[in-house]
Amino acid sequence: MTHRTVTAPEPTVVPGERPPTGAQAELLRTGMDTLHHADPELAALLDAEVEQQNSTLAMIASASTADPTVLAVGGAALSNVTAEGYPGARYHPGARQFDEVERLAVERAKQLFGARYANVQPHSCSSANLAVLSSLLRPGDTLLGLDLDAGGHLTHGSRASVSGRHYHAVSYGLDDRGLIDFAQVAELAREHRPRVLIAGASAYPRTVDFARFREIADRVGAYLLADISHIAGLVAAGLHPSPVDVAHLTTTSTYKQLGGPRGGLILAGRDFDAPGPDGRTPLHRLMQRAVFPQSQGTPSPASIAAKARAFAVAAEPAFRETAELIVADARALAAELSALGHRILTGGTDNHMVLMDVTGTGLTGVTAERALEECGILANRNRIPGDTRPPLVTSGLRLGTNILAQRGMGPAQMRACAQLLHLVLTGTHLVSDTTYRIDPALVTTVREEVRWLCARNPLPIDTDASTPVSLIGVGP
Ligand code: DSN
Repeated sequence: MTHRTVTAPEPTVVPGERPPTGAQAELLRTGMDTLHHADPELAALLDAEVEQQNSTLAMIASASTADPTVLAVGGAALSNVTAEGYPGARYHPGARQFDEVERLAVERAKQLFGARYANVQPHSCSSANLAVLSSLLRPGDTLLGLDLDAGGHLTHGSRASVSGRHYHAVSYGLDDRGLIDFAQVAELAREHRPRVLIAGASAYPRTVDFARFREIADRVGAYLLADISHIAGLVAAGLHPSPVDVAHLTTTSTYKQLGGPRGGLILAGRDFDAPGPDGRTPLHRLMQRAVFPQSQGTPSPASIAAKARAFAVAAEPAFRETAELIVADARALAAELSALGHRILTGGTDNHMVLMDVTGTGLTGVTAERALEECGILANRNRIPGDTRPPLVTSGLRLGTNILAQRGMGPAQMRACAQLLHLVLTGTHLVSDTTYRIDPALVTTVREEVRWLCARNPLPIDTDASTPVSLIGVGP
């Protein structure tokens, strides 16, 4: 067995400047050191999580790995500040730094997305969506969004969410090719005259034509809300058409593809001062109120600081290079899986996501997910169009390449990933819809191969990767 040590990157110190030994750095160090003595149980869990992230192949489409600086900022003492309101208009004293931090985050968000307005306070994109909906709709008003089973999101009108219970939610779906059925969107919009049309998805591997959505929205006098949670990194990098100047409002989570902290963001471009439903109040003012005080109280200052840091990281050329790799990897992964005989929905992908029908392997989505996890590969079950299995079982898998690309893995390594997926899926036997049988020797072999691939392609957070030998030679 060969071993390799990956050295952690040296902190960048500009000559003449103080090294990073400021009060905040000391506090973080002291905190972590103390935690190991004060609460070893919790510290061990946190350490195990880092180990797990280093040594598993995470293909969760809604995840990415935050830069260590983003993680550090998220743990800042700024978190101790309680200050409702917005910069310069707080309801508590002591927010001088926080005001500056929030202004910085807002400016960086606007810069990154070419927006005229940004609200960085939403605690998640779900909160952002609900804030937008509650300011544009009255209870019982109609909204039109992508059906959850077709790849939509809970907050786009699902009955399981308040978005589908407080409002009259109508859903559009996909056509025979698995693409957004724009004829149906237009027809439903004509019939139901929604006040809000939502463009965006949780499980959709193709480019979203925001301009076409806007045409439909304009025809019926609806506001267009674009939820770019899954593709925000590609949008920021210019690799997916931006809805910011097309939609009235755009929302995103900051952790999925932006590599930021848990949180959400509301953006507006060209229409930032278009009138709200009362015909007077501009959208940007409506959004300020919609977040605070209408749907949230105290913001999360350290998370907002971490957002500011993430937006700066996303503006760097390296982020675009990773985004390019994300798309190239997803295309290669889809092609390899297809060549191995698996059905890939829509025949491929334009973004970071590959949707796979696992019924050809005899498995269900949940058994495929669990067998893969046992082997060190993370991908989540997903319903596929026409799925007859319940949401906790499903017939599909959703794969994503954000983290693979962040590891520096390219299309060449996607062959290895596809082969590992194939080995597990074809080597697992269904016992019931939710249980399976797999040869322990196969688990050991694939786990070792996964560790080998991970060690060869370490995450930025991996400071001591050792490289086991490839046993079955799936690697490059
Ligand atoms: N919306 C969920 C997903 O797409 O996986 C979690 O963020």
